[in-house]
Amino acid sequence: MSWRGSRISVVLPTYNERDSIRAAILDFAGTDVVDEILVINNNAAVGTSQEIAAAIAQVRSDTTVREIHETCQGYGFAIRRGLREAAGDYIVVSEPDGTFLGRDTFKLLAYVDDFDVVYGSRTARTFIWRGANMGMWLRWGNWCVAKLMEFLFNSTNLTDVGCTMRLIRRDALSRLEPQFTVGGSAFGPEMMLLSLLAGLRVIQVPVNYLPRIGVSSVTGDAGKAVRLGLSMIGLVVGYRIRAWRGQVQPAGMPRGVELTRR
Ligand SMILES: Nc1nc2c(ncn2[C@@H]2O[C@H](COP(=O)(O)OP(=O)(O)OP(=O)(O)O)[C@@H](O)[C@H]2O)c(=O)[nH]1
Ligand SMILES: [Mg+2]
Repeated sequence: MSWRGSRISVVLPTYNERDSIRAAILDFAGTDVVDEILVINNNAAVGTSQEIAAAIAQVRSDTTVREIHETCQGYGFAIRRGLREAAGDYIVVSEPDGTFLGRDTFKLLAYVDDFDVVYGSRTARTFIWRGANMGMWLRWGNWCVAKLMEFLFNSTNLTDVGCTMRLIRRDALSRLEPQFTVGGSAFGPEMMLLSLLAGLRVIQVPVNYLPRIGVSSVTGDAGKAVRLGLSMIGLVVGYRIRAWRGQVQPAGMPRGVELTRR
């Protein structure tokens, strides 16, 4: 296992993915480059642990699969726990609801020689599968907030703030971890903001986006999606203002590394 001598961890949070978690685990294990898959059970639906156990019995590669229980409720708490427990040199975060493909790990890995964090994006039309929850409003909403972030932080091209599939190098993660504050659904954009503020080498690349298996508890509901979008805008603007005032001082990468990328 491993990829070019580097160990790869995959973090999958689970809350309401009983019907898709087994296939998701097997999909990532089937890439043959993943050393460990950490499934973070965030008070998940009854029967989820049995599905994880069934997946473990079916894995054909030497990928280890571990279920970890995180009782603090929320997407951010689940991911932060997974990031703390992961042992890999590269850590991939995804979702086990059928919306992402294990093989897109290779799209993220393609950039690790040049970047510290590789974010996925779900707004490239040609990568949105028929039936995926990425209609016009969600697509342009994610794009607009991403452009706001890009403008306010003078970053590389950003096209999505809601994509949960991403990859981070271990050393870059160690710099960000002490700064994480969000325990809910807006953790994803907070990690993006902190990585930009830290001067990490960041890139965002399109990944496949498929229809969800089972019921969505966040962006399937228009009211919840709008509220989440507004909270993301608040986060982006809030971080910008606090950074201007010198109130956020994330540990940056060595200056030289940053300058050679510009
Ligand atoms: N809703 C919810 N999701 C959680 C929680 N803890 C972890 N998660 C994970 O967060 C992810 C997002 O939840 P989904 O229901 O898939 O949300 P969605 O509507 O598909 O929205 P996105 O995937 O963010 O576009 C899933 O992978 C869950 O496993 C939690 O407490 N509540
Ligand atoms: Mg989802």
